[in-house]
Amino acid sequence: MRNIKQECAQAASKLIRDHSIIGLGGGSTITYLIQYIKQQNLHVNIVTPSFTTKSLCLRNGLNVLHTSFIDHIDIAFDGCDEVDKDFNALKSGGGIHTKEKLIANMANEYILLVDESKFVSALTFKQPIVLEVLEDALEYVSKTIIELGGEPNYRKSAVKDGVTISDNGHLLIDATFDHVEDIPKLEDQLNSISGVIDTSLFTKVITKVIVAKEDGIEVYSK
Ligand code: ABF
Repeated sequence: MRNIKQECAQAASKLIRDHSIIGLGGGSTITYLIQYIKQQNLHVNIVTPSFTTKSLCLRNGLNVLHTSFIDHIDIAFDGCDEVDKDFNALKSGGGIHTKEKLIANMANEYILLVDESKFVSALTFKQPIVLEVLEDALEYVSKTIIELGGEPNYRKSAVKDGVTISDNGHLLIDATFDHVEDIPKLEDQLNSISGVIDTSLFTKVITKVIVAKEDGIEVYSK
């Protein structure tokens, strides 16, 4: 039985140069990439915002740096939930998208690893865009999302008076949009709302998408 995530990760591992700084996001495909980095005995330094990725790297004897102490990344790899042909991507609601986008912006190359079901002609927005927001800005940001044509729902849970907080201790709002005309413009509009820290919509940072298809691996470059 083919493991297409594994094939994706193997193709990605061939892009890694020894003695480079590698950014890694979260997700199961990245897990396979870590195994290939170890197998190929690559001497690299890793930075990652994902606790799971960090612990797996350490358990595999890889050197993990804190992002605070570096000012650039040679190449970064990540998963996502959906990416379109214009290299706009939606990432999950895990709440670590702010630091994942920091890694993406710090990297000379930011490469998404997906199976073909996630590589679409246009984002479907079946899942919401997640916004990390300052607590004080909750209602103001929600109102502005509505003005932009979206429907805001902030995460409720047992944490912090019934509202889920992010890894960074801020609040998360799920913004649902039925249709988006200009996706990069929407990212800019959401990110420019006072109180928004960052969103799970990635539109300008992706340089490559490695797609595992039934008939093999396809690499798309911007
Ligand atoms: C993460 O990668 C999340 O954005 C997303 O949910 C996940 C998907 O990756 P995979 O399909 O490899 O599990 O960064």
